[in-house]
Order: sequence, then structure tokens, then C-alpha cells
Amino acid sequence: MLNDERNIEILEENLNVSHRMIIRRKGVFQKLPRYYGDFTIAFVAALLAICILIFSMTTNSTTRVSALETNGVGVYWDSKCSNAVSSIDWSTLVPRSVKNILVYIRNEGEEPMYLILSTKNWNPPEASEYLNLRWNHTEGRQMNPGEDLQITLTLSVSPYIEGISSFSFDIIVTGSDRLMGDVNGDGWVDWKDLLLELFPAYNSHGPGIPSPGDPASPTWNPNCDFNDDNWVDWKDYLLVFNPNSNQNWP
Ligand SMILES: [Ca+2]
Ligand SMILES: [Ca+2]
Repeated sequence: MLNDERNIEILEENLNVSHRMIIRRKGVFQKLPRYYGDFTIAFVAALLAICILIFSMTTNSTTRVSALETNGVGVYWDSKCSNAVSSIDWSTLVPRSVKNILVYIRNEGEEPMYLILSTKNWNPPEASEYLNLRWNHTEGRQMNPGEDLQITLTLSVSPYIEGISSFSFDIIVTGSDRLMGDVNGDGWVDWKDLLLELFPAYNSHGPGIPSPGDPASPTWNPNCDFNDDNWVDWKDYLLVFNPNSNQNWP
């Protein structure tokens, strides 16, 4: 009988110990989900921050590139004219920036030619109002076949530029038997080109403007569209008065 009572006491003692252990373990298990929950939240937050950073880096990446087209000439990075320029990356630009790019241009035709610099495909279009491309080439200078010239292209950024972080435009370097502005091809840019060619064509446009399929203006003269934007307007007039051209005003 005493043994039975002792056994019962031992059994009760074991049950209490087991019960306390269960309670203790239960307490641990009750805390685990909270621990894992905190960890999960921290992990998700970190993952979200990384995603936002990557997205931000992606969306803030800027495009500031010009594709370069040539017509009758070659444009190269090196003086040996072996490494052709296909595009120019203007990289970092801020308001008032002036970026110079040195290139070598070679007359690859068989006749003497003049060089003409123009741009097109501005994206966004308003970028052309704040960015100005020019070069140090004297446009009245004729290039002989096989001759090459070292020329600096300069892109200037207006101090008033805003809302444009990315842009692109195409550069066209053309070899022409005529000077820019010399519409009648007499070797001079003068009143004959202005009065007899440009005035009659003023405010005319080429085919497909303003809507696709539209005919060209009756007075349209593509030879007066010096900047190749399919309009003859004040922009072309300004190019006629280029001080580097072969001017012959009375
Ligand atoms: Ca002329
Ligand atoms: Ca034009």
C-alpha cells in the first residue's frame, strides 16, 4: 500500500514536471511565431528597399546619345580614319554645360565638297530648344577628295533647360557640292538665293505634312530646307546668314 502511494506521488510529480515543461515549451513556441514574424517583416522590407533602389536606378538611367549619319563623307574617332563614329554619348550634362567631341572627317567622294552639319529626330522635340550643336568647321571651306579635317563638335546646354533628363537626336554630316544657303549653286550665298529662292518658298512644307498623305505646298523647294525638317521657315533663313559660309552680299 505504501509502495502504491509512493508510486502515485512519483507519478504525480512526473506529471507536474511534464506539465511545467509543456507550459515552458508552449511559452517558447508562443514566442517563435512573433520572432519569425519580425524577421519576415524585416526581410520583406529589405527586399522591397532593394527593389525600389533597382527600379530607381533603372528609371533614372538617362539616354543622352546621338546617332551619327554620314552622306558622302566618313567621320572617325582617330586621325588615321580607321575607327568610324556611329554614335556619340554626351554623358553627364547640366545647365550651361559645353561638351566638346573631337572627330576626323574625310571626303570619301571623288569630287571636292562642302561639309554640312544638321540634326533631326529630336526626342523629346523640345530638347532642341535647349541644346545647341555646332562645330568649328568653316563651311565655306571646300574639301578635296581624300582630304581629312580635325573637327570639334560642341553641344551647349541652355541655362534655362528644365524637365529634360534624357534626350536623343541624330547628327547628319553631309558632303555637298553646294554651300549651305547656296540654293542656285553659283558658289555664293547672297541676295539671289534669299530673294529668288528662299522668299518664294517661305513657310512651305514637304509631302506628308501636317498629316500623312498630305501633298507638298505648291511653293515647296527642298533645296531651301537646309536643316532637313521638311519646312522652309525662319530656321533655314538663319542658316543662310551663317558667318562661316561663302557670303557675297553687296
Ligand atoms: Ca548662290
Ligand atoms: Ca527647314
